[in-house]
Amino acid sequence: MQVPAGKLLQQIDQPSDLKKFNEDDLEQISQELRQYIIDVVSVNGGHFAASLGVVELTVALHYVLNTPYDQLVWDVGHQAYGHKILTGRRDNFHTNRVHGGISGFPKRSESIFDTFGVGHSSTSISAALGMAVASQYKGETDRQHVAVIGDGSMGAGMAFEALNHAGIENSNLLVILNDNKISIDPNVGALKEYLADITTSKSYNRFRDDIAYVLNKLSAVGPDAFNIAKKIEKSIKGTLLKQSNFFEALKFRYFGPIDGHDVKHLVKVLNDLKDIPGPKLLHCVTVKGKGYALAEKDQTKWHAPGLFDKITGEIKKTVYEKPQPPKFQDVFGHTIIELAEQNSKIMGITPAMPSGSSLNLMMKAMPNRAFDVGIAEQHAVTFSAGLATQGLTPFCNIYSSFMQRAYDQVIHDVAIQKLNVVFCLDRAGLVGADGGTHHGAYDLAFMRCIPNMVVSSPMNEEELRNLMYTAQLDDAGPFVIRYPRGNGTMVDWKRPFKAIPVGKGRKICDGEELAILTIGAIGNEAVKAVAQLNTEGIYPAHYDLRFVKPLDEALLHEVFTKYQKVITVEDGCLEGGMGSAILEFMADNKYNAEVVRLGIPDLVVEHGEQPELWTDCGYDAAAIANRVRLMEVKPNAHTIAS
Ligand SMILES: Cc1ncc(C[n+]2csc(CCOP(=O)(O)OP(=O)(O)O)c2C)c(N)n1
Repeated sequence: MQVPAGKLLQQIDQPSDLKKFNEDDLEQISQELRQYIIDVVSVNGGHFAASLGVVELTVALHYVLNTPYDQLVWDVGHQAYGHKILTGRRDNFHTNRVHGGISGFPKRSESIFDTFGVGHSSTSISAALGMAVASQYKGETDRQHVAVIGDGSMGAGMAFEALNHAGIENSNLLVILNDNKISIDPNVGALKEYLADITTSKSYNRFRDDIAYVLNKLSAVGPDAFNIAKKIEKSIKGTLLKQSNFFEALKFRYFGPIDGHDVKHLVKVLNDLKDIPGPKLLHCVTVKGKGYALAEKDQTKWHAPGLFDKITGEIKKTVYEKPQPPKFQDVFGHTIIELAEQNSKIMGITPAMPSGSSLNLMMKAMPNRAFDVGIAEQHAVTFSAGLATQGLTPFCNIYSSFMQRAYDQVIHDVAIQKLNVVFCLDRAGLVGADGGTHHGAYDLAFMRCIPNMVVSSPMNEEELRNLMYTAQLDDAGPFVIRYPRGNGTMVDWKRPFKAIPVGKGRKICDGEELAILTIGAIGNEAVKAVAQLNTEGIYPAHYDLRFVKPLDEALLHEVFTKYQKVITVEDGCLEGGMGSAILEFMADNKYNAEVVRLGIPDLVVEHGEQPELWTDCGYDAAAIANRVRLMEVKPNAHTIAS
């Protein structure tokens, strides 16, 4: 739904229009931008609190910088709605994250103002540094390169790696640390406490505002004056702050902390910083959710609240008459507590996704056994490996797409040493509105090629519980359980635990001529397809493999002995996934059959609702049924014994 923009915002189609306004208008423009985000997100959904927090910063940056010539990189990009609105996407902002609409994250193919595609965190400093070094190499000395990164994302290894490198490159890089003290859940770690110390140092803060101004003026006088001023500045900072400045130690010039909601002051400071050479860091203090009281108060809930009534703040939830199946993440969250109550070795680990994974339940119930380690997937995996060396059984819960970050750790630190780490990969398969950067498309392929791994996927809630139960039985070794975003199919899901023999699939129904093999919850689409086909007198068999590693060879011998036609269905990439595993089995065992593989094709799937994307990729129930019909299974009237 399109909503009208404010009087001044209506006139801004590009940053060049913004620059036509006086500095005195910037507060009103910021207010209108904030209101527009509230108006549109309340009726269309999407990320919310993060963009509200950087409204003034966004306006100031586009006012001062010469974008897109000057390169502005947003970290993660969930806070870049204001940037999108000011850079030509105001009138289709209502299509944000909608199938066929604009992306919820900056994306190079969408706009020249989106200098770098994002979605995963902590890449902005590396990317902006690469741009800055390229400009230096090309002699574009007037070009600015700015990375805007949150305090949560700053805690990740990649951000530190980039700072470490940037400090020794004398290129024109400005890192803006957007310090709102919160990640999705409360931020964790020593860096957070360090930033709080600087922010509250009274003696230092009296003096800080003048630093950029003085340095800027002296840089115009000449290099000698500038260098002397730099030395004085450093020693003053060292004296006034309780400890030496972390960023200065990495050879950045540190400025701030400044109020990230004072748009005029931001404009002044950004202008001052433009002429100061080398790597600089501006520490900006903001409030996540700024300007929407409820969001300021409960920032986690308002990170991405869904649709809401902007006046009352009521978050709209569909009301059902009957109880609904739970989300897979909640089955995980409740089940790990149940298992941990019985097995004292179990620990829970999440890299910065306590609410998203529902590990927050265990963190509350058993605080000494469940850890949020920050946005640090690599560390989460190796930390889990360390716990496992001591006889503990860590359940390391990572979204499938974020697990891509920690691939070496999975192989080098866990699999090679055959450690008992259980990897619960949430958001596996196509995730919906977050789109291409967030789809859990590749895990089946990248996990099944690793020795010592067990790779499994439950079709429903009971199976998830039983796989979790099985994985913590003694010496199960590295064990992957991948499950999708969203709800399962079972209202009555809390059933007694049963061990599942590792590598054992199950037959859902017998059939004639053709067998459908599925892995994971997408198997429920096959169940629907089979039900439809049965009404047409077509009776495919359906097997749920449950494991892509080890494969259930007995089951597959049965399939290829009985059926000449096979369709494989997976909510994962076709290249190297479950269908590929079946073809390998066929070749190795010299079977001949007509095989059709359904799954995510070899392209980046965009955003949309999950069912829309399954349809696009050709593996929703209707598409599966169509493929069966296309394989010319003859309608047959007799009933099949199962
Ligand atoms: C590698 C990776 N892990 C996890 C996430 C999920 N995630 C999205 S935003 C976010 C919090 C970012 O916090 P911060 O950088 O402080 O930005 P803020 O939301 O506070 O503006 C997290 C953990 C991600 N995008 N990328």
